[in-house]
Amino acid sequence: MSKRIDSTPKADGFRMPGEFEPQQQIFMIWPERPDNWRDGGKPAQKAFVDVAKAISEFAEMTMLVSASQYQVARKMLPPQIRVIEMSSNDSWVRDCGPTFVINDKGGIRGVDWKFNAWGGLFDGLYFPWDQDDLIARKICDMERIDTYRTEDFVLEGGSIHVDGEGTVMTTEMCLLSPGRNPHMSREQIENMLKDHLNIEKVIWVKDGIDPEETNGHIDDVACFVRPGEVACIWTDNKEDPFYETCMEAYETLKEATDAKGRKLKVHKLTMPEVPVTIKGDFAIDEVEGTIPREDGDICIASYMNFLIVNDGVIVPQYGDRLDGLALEQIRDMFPDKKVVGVNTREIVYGGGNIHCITQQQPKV
Ligand code: KQY
Repeated sequence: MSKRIDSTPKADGFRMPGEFEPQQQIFMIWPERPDNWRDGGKPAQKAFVDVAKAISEFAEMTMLVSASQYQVARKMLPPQIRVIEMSSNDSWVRDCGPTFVINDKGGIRGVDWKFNAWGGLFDGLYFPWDQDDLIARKICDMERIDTYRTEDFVLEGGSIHVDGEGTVMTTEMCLLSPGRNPHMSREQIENMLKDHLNIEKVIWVKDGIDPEETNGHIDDVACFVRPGEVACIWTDNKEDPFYETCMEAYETLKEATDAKGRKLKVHKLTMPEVPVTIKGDFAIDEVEGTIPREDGDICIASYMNFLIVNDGVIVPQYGDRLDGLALEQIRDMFPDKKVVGVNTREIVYGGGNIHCITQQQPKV
């Protein structure tokens, strides 16, 4: 069994690397809960298979799946993808999985943040979340990786992006939300990030674009392309529901400096032309304790929720007129990588996207 370490990554010389640094493998969790995924998860499962296949061209890929869906997943996934039975409450391994930290001697450890389904009993998205909260520990046990557990501090992986050189980016909307760590001041929250990611500087973006769902995760708004460079969502359309948020985030990042004192270069990344909405007959089970999906709901479809994986970037596509522009803009940001688009409308209907359903283990 791997050990729980009663210290912090910073004290032990471990840091969270940027997503653009070398990766060993990617984890995903198979979607199946019928109160989140329409039609019993069948359309979403196909989309997850497409994402997993795209990733497996660039890194080892592990799919975690419940006992009852094991054979289904094993049959739908190609042999190069490892399938492991593991219980969960849903499929958001970015948020309930470990944040891996590495040192310069080839060591790797996991940060096992407390998980409360994006707000616990205050405004969480489902109940219970006990199996999700065990995922980080189980993954680290499986990989024989020691962990740090933050028993008094709630955090999801989708709410942070780092440059691997001392800077983290996050949103006030999420990290200061009453459903996370209401007992802590902003300064105490910054200190937790500093100690567990080994960073010196927090860049606070005000809002995210999904207040109702994750309380505004940064991974729909902005990310580090490389140290000193970030991407930020953008639209010229004043009617776009996210226009104000895009402008505000862009201005904040344009003004920001990182831990090394660099002024950031900010790449604009378009929003889709037509927001994705829930339309027509959506067969989703209604269950007390789970936020219902309703006709006309705007889904959170941002091209920003891509995954950087070694020599590839896996990018959401929606069948929107601006899909091609998004791919082009991302190719300009990563001229040495292969940019692969995958249609993720079905994942968006469930409340997230490629970055939300993946978690990378860095290579050491
Ligand atoms: O996007 C995410 N990181 C998680 C969203 C959870 C949605 C549950 N319906």
